[in-house]
Amino acid sequence: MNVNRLTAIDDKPGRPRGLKLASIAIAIVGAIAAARSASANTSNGINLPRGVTVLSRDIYSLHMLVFWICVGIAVVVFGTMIVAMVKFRHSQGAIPDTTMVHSTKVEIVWTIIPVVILIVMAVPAALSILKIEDTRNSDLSIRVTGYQWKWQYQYMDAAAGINYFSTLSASSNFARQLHSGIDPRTVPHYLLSVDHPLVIPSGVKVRLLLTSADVIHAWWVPDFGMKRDAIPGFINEMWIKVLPGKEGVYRGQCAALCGRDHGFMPIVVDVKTPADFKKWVEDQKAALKQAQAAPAAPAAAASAPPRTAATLPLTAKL
Ligand SMILES: [Cu+2]
Repeated sequence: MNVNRLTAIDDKPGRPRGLKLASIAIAIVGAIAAARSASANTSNGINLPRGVTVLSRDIYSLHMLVFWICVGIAVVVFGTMIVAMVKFRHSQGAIPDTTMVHSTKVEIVWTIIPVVILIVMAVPAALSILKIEDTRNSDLSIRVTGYQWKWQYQYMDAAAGINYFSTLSASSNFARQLHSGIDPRTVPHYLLSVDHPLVIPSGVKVRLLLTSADVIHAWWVPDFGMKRDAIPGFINEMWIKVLPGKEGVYRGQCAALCGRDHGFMPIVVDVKTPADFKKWVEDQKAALKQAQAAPAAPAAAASAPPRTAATLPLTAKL
């Protein structure tokens, strides 16, 4: 019945079978390409990204360990099933053994093996969780505050005083407007670019203190392997240590449905080498000092809120 129906579709004029197969192939290739382009920097769109931080690599190793254990279990279980079904089928004259209703030996074996497998998975998982939660001995702390719909970054420790807002870049913001006439595909990193990215050094344990000024947001950069809620009235912690040599720009988004413009508050992190970061901090502090020393115009002083972002000539526009 089904074969007839398929034949009838294939015989439609103007839709040769070869063309249909080609269009299916193109659709599959297109879907893979779309998954790749939509994914984060180190993701291939299929597997979990390996990421660029100490924690993301740990999480990836754990994920692969569990994955291969699952593959092993699948091979053994389905292999046994297939062998049993083929070798002991009725047409081969197999007769069911109705006398075997209990075997203590078998029960011990199929209890111990899963327990061992669970321990093999639980030990590295527990160690990873402990490591993720251990925010002690950080070298740099940054307070991250979510707003509808932007992020504020306030540096502490050696970079204390640097404080700015990070909002959707103007190019994405123009293109997203109704009837803007701008094709979003022509905008680089559409909805994933900001005016002032978070700047952090590589090879350094950076602690983020996350909170919110209005609703629940979530700070998420897939390549860092971490996502944490920013909740009003609470401070959540997470830490990042980008591996040396992995400097660059990493992108993420708010991961909690936080209102109308939830999709328009991306996160961009510019990871610099420690030397470049030190220079960046010095530049920001110098600019801050200069801005504070300069007499503010009366009109501007009255209208502008005391936000460093307005005065800092932040170097990176990503
Ligand atoms: Cu949000």
